[in-house]
Amino acid sequence: MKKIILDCDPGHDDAIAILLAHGNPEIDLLAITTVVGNQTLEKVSRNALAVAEIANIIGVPIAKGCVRPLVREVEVAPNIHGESGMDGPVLPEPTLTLDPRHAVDLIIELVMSHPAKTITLVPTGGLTNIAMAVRKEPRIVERVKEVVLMGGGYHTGNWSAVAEFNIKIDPEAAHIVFNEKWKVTMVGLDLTHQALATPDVVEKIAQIPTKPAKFVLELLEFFGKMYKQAQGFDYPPVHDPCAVAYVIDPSVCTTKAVPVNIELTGTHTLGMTVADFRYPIPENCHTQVAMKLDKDKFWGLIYDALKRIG
Ligand SMILES: [Ca+2]
Repeated sequence: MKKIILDCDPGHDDAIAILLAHGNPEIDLLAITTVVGNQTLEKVSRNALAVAEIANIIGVPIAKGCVRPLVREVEVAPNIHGESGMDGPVLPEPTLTLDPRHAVDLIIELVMSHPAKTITLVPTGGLTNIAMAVRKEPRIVERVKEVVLMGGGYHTGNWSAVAEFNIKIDPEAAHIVFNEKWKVTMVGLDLTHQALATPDVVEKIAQIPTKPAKFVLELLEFFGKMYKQAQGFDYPPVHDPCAVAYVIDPSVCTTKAVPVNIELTGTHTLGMTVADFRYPIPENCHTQVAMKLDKDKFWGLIYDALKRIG
């Protein structure tokens, strides 16, 4: 079993990432932690509880984290995710409750209490919680197996010409996470823009007769509309589950080890993930970027998880 902590800001694609992590038999989901991002912390935390409710995720602590980025003002994405952060489906009133611990403390507690190199951190929102955790307890760097994050992009942006949303909203936190000497896999837009919910994908999900599958269809319907309107996509890119899928099966995408740095001062490039593809790659390079998605494998994992959740 692969132990993960999913640090997220649900968010339509975060919700699907949660369902994939919960429904895949390879994954041991230790905790869901939330961070401000697609919407305010209150809203994304409520959404996390709603997803857990729909998928009957019991016994996994869900903890609220940072209410704002380290340095910057809060910036949310209603143009993609709506006013609730997860518009589209009618959400159930949660009967589950949040864990009383702060997400940063929960992350530290879990990492320090499990054997070294057994927990993978999977952030699919801004990196505020992870940066705070590593500053509060630097020993987690040695103990975490790896960080597999959705964010950034080496050739493109979506929140500016060159910056991706998760990195752009808290570039200082991203700087901290990318510069610690743990293994970081950046599952960025270069990869996730290959994970499009095309009509054949939607059709396959529609054939799964379960409540979570219906929920995903409703998410994708709204998400697709917003992506068309805001960014001109014919089909919406389903970013966040790509990071979970890579943890489940690294052969779901190709990767290349390259140094990555976060632009913190650029006039036009703030929050850019600057990947250095020049030869030679330094021997001690601890960062890698995801490049090419095996679409059949990826969607296969999603269908399988939705069927298993039932
Ligand atoms: Ca997200």
